[in-house]
Amino acid sequence: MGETVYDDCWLRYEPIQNPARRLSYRKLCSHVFTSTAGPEFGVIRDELHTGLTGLLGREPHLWMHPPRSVDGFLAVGRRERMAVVRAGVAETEIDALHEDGYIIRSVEWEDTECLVITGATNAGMVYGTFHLLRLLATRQPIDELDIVEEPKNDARIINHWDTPFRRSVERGYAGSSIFDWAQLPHLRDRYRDYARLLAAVGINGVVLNNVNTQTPDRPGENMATAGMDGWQLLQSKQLPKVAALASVFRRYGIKIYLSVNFGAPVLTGALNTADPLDDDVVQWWSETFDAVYDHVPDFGGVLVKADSEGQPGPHDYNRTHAEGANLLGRALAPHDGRVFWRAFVYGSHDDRAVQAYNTFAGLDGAFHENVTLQIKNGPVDFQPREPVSTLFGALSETNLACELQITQEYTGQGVHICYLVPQWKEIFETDTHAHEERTPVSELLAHSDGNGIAGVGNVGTDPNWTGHYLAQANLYGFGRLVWDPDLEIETITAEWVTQTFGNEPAVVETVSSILYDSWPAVLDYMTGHLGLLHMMYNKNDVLENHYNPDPWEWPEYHGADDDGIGVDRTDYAEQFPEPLAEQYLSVEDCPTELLLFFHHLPWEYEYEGITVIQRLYENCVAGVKTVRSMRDRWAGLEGDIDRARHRHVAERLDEQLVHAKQWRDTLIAFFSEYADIPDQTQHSGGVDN
Ligand code: GCV
Repeated sequence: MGETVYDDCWLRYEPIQNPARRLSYRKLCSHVFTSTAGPEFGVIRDELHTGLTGLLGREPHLWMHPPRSVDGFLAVGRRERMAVVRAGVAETEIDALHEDGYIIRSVEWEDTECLVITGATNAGMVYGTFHLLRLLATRQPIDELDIVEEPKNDARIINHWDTPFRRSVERGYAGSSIFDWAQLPHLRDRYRDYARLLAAVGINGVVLNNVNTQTPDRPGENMATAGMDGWQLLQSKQLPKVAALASVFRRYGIKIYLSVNFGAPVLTGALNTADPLDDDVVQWWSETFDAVYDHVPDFGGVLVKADSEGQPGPHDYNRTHAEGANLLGRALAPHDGRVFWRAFVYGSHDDRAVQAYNTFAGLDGAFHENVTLQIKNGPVDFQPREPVSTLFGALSETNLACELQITQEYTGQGVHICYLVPQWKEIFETDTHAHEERTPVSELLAHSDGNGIAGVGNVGTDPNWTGHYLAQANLYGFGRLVWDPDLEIETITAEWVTQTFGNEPAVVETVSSILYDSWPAVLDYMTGHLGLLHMMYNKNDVLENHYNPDPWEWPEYHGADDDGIGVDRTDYAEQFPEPLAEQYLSVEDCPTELLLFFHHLPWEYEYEGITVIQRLYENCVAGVKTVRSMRDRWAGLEGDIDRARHRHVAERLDEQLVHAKQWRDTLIAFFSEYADIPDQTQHSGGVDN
């Protein structure tokens, strides 16, 4: 794709070396006939040109009519416009397709073997094009294709926690924000390349700015959050900048959203209240959104953090979250826009885990139809492991979105490898028992145009986009899994590794094994792997908090005392329907990995033949051993991976090992201090222990 100063990630399009494979691809893809009906076809042609040139080792011929006298060709376009598509795809199939769906099919037309990509919308064909290129990049046969693909989830959105104007990224570990608001509406190639990366994995929405749209006015506020001024993006002078970004993303089927501040009518100086039941406020939002749509006719809508961590909200006016969200929903409704209203609230109860449910469960059915409640996967805050939020199963009359964190705030930030696809898969597969039949989280979210999945993004201006090179796998995996939560982890992993590091089996196997071991390792050394959480440093004097170990700081999260460890979360367990509640409430039946999340147990409580304290010690030790093995396996890849990328990851693995030991030693010291029971694991001190 020409000279860039940043990485191509999963769009490297490395040349096919195997002659037979290359020949079979050349036969069908050296000639490409595409429609021109819409800007998306510019994208399709560009991508096919870039991708096929790289993969096939020579430029494809791009046609605007079906080529004659060729061995075969690829056709991309709508059925009604192309005879070659009609030859293999029935009208009823197109009618039945989801708007982002597509068909890739081998077709014979006028005695020529062809491959067609078609869909009900141009966006569908963009996705289909990336799918075909992925098949080539992962060296799959393409001679007899019959693929009908549709996303399982309608809204597939990246949430940027980027603070405009300052260009910082809250919880970002990959440099500054890629969105240069000072220079916009001038565009950068990087915006287009970001759109390419996202469309290639099926993302269809981007929230451009941080949910913290204003510096929270609360005691002890972290300097890292100073100067949050994203609320300004709604001002008319900023809208041409939003429109410029929308013009890039639109061509890739990606809609633009903004995080907005509930108090914006006051912040802008327009009104002296933001009360959702005040007529002037209603009118202000309506006029404000009218102006946004004048600039961006397909604007997706807004994301709102209200009454949470210092952000204003309807509670400031004694109104409910539903009244607040519906105010914005009504103002967006004439434009088909949507409100993603976050359920991340806490502060009024000893155990924050119970609060989102207590705040929102009673509001089920009260939200406007274009309001979606966006719920973090777990009840606390993106910890290495949590049970799923009780809200998922509690809201049958409310549109739902699940919010995941792709950026690794609590899982090692820009240094530790922590492959999160297995974590997300576990979340999606958890049976909420919301209905009589099995109702995993993924089913509650799927197949509804009001539902969706959001991921807090992990890209920045870093040349490799994600800070840690292997963290690209999390962005890739997020998109693929959100498109289809039923995809196997192994499929996603193999796709990413092959497109990123090539298809040498030993490399694929080693990199995959490192990814698979990474989350369990983090769980071991950062939590003891029995359900403890939030033992990270959280004070204000280090900006990169939530990284170093400091279990002494917030005892209420892990419940350590002289008698035992863990938190009695009966209140939280009881928010689940049966039989989940019963399972979590029983020490015997509670899954081991969540034991201390739900129960406070004596240090020497014997569980599965071993005391709790000894299990914690052993897991902390095991986690470090795994990291050492990951480091050694990566070292063994020297020479198989280009030097720059190999060194980059090797350096971070060295750092991860040091930090993992720090975690292990801190947690062991902390546990033994309370329990007064020595560690029996025999792991000895020393330089490389
Ligand atoms: C964007 C946690 C994070 C904050 C984040 C907040 C949220 O508290 O540490 O950085 O703020 O969650 O999700 O709103």
